[in-house]
Amino acid sequence: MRKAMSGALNHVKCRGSSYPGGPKRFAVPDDRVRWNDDFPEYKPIRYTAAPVAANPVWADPDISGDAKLNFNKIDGKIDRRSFSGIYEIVSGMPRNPVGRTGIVERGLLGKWGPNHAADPIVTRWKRDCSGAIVQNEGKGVLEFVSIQRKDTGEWAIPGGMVDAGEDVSLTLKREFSEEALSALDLPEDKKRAVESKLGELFHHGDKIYEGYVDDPRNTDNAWMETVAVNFHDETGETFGQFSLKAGDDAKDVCWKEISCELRLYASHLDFIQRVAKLRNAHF
Ligand code: RP5
Repeated sequence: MRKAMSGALNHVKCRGSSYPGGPKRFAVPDDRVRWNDDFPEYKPIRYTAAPVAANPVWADPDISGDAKLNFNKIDGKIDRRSFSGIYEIVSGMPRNPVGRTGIVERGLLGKWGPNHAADPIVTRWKRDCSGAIVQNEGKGVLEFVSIQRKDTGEWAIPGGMVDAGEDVSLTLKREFSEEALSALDLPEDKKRAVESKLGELFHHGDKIYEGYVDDPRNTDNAWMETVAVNFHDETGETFGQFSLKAGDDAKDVCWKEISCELRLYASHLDFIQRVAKLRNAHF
């Protein structure tokens, strides 16, 4: 079974006091997160958001019915395996591999267990007006394409969910073109041209993370996992051919300077820090 790449991410944003658009979470102190921490008074709140309970095509059926889901396996077109290894099934429901979140059922997430996403991190060097790479503390400064999410207003990597049966490499391109290039608004011929150019550019990426995401939507029974890949434009000429335009789930888009001062959605700052380390850039 697959294993998460280096290091456990923290479990903080998925224990925030309120679930996004939902109820208050049952408070889980730092020393009661792991399932083997004794916590007899734990009474998590049940919550499935109305759009998920309405049984749309992107969501699983309610698990209390007759539905039989093949957890820890590829289940038809749905990959229900976790990058963390085999997760436990308790009372018929998958158990969050990191620990308690104060909410049970699926919240805003469609799938029981892992909900797989992909995060394309497009970077270039920040340059001054003479074209020289801007330096900070003796290291080059990077920029990445960031979107502002419509749901929380936070800045983020333009990632998204892997569709059923979709290859992650396709998700990376599709989400970038929908959210940062607004390809959805283009006429069909222009859309095809953008997609073909992106196909070339997205051919070579460096995988920097695969595993659990500390996403505010996580619950005890449903959680986000991602594959984050860096596409670096060394000369700054390649991605310069595209004009950025926010689309789909994004309300704004820009090149953002990479530094530890950034405040980003979910675990995205952790992914960005890994990119800075890989490129020996300032952080
Ligand atoms: C995060 O949620 C992932 O890292 C990815 O960026 C994102 C996918 O969810 P949507 O943007 O589709 O809501 O956990």
